[in-house]
Amino acid sequence: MNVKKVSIIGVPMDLGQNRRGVDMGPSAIRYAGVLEKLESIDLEVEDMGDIQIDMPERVHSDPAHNLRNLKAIEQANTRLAQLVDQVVQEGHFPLVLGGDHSIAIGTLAGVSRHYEDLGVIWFDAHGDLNTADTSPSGNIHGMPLASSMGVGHPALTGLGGYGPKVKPENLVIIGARALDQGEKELIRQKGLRVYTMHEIDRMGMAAVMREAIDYLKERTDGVHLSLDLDGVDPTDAPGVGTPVMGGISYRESHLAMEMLAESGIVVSAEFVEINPILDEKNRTAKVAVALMGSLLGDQLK
Ligand code: 6HN
Ligand code: MN
Ligand code: MN
Ligand code: MN
Repeated sequence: MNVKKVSIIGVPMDLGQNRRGVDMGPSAIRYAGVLEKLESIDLEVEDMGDIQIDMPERVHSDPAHNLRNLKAIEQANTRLAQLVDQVVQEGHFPLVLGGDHSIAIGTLAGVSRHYEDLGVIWFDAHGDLNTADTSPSGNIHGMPLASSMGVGHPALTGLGGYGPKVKPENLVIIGARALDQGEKELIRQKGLRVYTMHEIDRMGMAAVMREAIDYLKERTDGVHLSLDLDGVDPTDAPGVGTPVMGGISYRESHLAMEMLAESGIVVSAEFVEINPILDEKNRTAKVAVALMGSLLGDQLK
């Protein structure tokens, strides 16, 4: 991977779901040693600190139907998009630390304007393909992928002043095992490429990643990795708000990151949904840091 310099952006966002604590994710990841890890593999790193998020206590209830905290999420993501845009423009690699997964809307808004055909790898137990009409929860962290594809509320699909950010055919979902009915319908309707746990079990992670990388390499000019720690099995990553049994193992996750590092296709990344309050001795943040290391070339040095 030809990463010159990594710019870390923390996003202490917890408004996209209803469990407190995920806003402490960026601190937990820093405490788990992200700077030291990346510097140990000879990367130049700059920590840009955290972006400002309104406190849930200050957020007024939104009139929008089934979209909890829409206004505050829109504002924070707009700030995030500007910062990410600036980082990419400088030629640095944006590494965004969540926060809940609603922040992918801002990250993608910042990255995608720099690419004709951005690819996305969505590593997650969930599809995050809901809209206000299909969401069982009203939580926006279950909607960022639909929004980025141009499906959903205009405040989210048009964030950053343009959209869609990613074409359905440039998208690969890995690790899915908890899809809602409306998400399954959208997958079918758009013909999305989804490697559920079933495919990972059958084919093995190496074959899944080989196929996904070959596919994206051919049709995209850069790939964003959006990694939700709940994609990893809860025995290895217990500190997440919406754990789902039967997930990707620690070793399989590393293999996936190592193969991405080798491929050289990844241009930006975010690691989300780490909730230190639900964690055991910061294990999930440590897993995240180890995976970031592998993604950025730890095993290649
Ligand atoms: N995440 N599909 C469920 C919902 O409420 O829409 C869960 C979403 C989880 C989202 O983990 O990023
Ligand atoms: Mn610079
Ligand atoms: Mn997610
Ligand atoms: Mn998830």
